Amino acid sequence: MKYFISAILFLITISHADAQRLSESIHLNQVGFYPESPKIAVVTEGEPDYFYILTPDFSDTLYTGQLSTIREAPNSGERVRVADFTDMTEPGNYILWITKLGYSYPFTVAPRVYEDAAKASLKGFYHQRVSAGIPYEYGGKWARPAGHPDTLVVIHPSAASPERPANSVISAPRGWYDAGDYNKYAVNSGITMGTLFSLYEDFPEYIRDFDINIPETGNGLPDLLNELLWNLRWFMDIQDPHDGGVYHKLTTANFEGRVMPAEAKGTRYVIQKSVTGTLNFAAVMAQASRIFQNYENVVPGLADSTLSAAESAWQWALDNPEKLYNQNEMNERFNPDILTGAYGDNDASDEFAWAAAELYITTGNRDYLDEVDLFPSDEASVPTWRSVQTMAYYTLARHSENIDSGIASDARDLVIDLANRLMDGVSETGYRTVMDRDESNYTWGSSGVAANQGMALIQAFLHTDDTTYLKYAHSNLDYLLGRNATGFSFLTGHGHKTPLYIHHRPSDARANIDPVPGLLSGGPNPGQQDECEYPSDLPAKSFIDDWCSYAANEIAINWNAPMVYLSAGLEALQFRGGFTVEDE
Ligand code: 9MR
Repeated sequence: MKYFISAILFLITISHADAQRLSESIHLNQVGFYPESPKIAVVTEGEPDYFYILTPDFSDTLYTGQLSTIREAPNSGERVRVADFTDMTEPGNYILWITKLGYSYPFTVAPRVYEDAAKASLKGFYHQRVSAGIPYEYGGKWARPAGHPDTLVVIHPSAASPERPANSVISAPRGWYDAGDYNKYAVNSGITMGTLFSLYEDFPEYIRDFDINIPETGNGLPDLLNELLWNLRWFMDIQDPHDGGVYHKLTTANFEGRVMPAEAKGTRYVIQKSVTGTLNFAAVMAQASRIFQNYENVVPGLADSTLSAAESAWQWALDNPEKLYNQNEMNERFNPDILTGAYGDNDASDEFAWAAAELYITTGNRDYLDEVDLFPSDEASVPTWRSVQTMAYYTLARHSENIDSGIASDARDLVIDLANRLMDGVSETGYRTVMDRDESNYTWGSSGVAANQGMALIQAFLHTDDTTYLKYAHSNLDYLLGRNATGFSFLTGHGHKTPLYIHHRPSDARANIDPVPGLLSGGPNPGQQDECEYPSDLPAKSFIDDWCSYAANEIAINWNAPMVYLSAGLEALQFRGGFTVEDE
């Protein structure tokens, strides 16, 4: 029978020229699937028909299925059909083929199929290191000289204090470049580190051997923590030791040109302290303290110094709750004007809640919670750099055994309710991803939204053991790696159609090689604030792979971090029977 189908396919193949081409109308995860995981492709043109899963040389047909009836995909203005081949579990390399239409990008079915992507997304942080050269041994063809020593950082007039007058200097080397630009921002470091520390706390066993070939590999710390330390050391340096406040950012006055880090030599400043930056700092230092306590032999004293840094930052925030960062107002008062990323936020209540939760868990002192509104709403939201209330719930629910049981169960219920709302109605949508369920997900950094939704779903799984959450988390990994209306896998270097012209200076400045791998492009953003020429105004198609597009094709540490969480989290969970799920 198999032979018969193969023979027929061969005849059909040679009689339709179209069928011999790669079809951009078949959208699927271009990396692949676990043998037991849901396997779905979305087809955007052609007649209702059969589809076939073949070996890439067309010689063998593993599976024949029927496309679904037509479904609407309003965010991309498409009418689509779904190819579901979940019950094809045989490991191997394949293509999906449709008569008259053509074949898909090849994909793999195998255990550990996302391991490379997960490791690359973490390695992406290594490539973002400030003040470090990337030698060939670790960076391969993306080796580069060090940039930005940051040992002579100028106190901007907005940051002047009696002990540190304007134009005096401090040293604050290391850290990660925030994104495609070369600046370092406290707020965005906070959520990024909080997310990566959460990965460690949720899957310590898996992370222990998650090596990514960086200079510190094998030093007794897991590489995830080694990489986090690079940013943590910088973060500690932008806390003012005289009062505990944390500078909002370390930046040039304006964005640098399209040059490599070593050629970007503009004056670097620290800018005024902010309550949001300081509370992000307090949250991750408290988290760091309880994690590094287990590694006292490798990093002696770090657990203590991070905890006292967290406590003095917390005190500064209590004393300065109105010190929000408003870049325009600041520029009216001080020179030079600062025109780089603002990460401005006029509500610090969620940052207070997150910092209080982390300090409570690390110290056991419940008093921190008295200062904050821990449950201001009966609905939690997916975290963003601006909105971190749910980071508090993740932590409180994760450590429920050691704390007030009422608080722990309220936090857990909010996380589970958030995950339930994310899944609601997804199975009736065209693309069948959590991401494409709601138009409002398509915003600046939409890939980060998809990855953070995936993380929220994994959190719910960890509290319930209900594998439905994993299946839906997987739908967003599928979205990120190709099952989306643009047809791109948004992770550079992983998948077949991946962004080549990301808004990322070190990639752009070396035009003759591929972009740095393991970086997550921001993704569709109908705001189109960069005013580049987009191919479409539709939310899910507002994407262009061009340097010009800083609003849809930049990369950023706060989007890469949940990508690491989602891909590594699924990897850690794959053997727990997580993907043997019922179809709706
Ligand atoms: O991710 C940020 C997004 O939510 C904002 O709308 C946007 C405009 O303020 O800024 C984004 O963050 C950028 C930051 O300001 C500077 N570095 C690059 C970041 C990603 O584009």
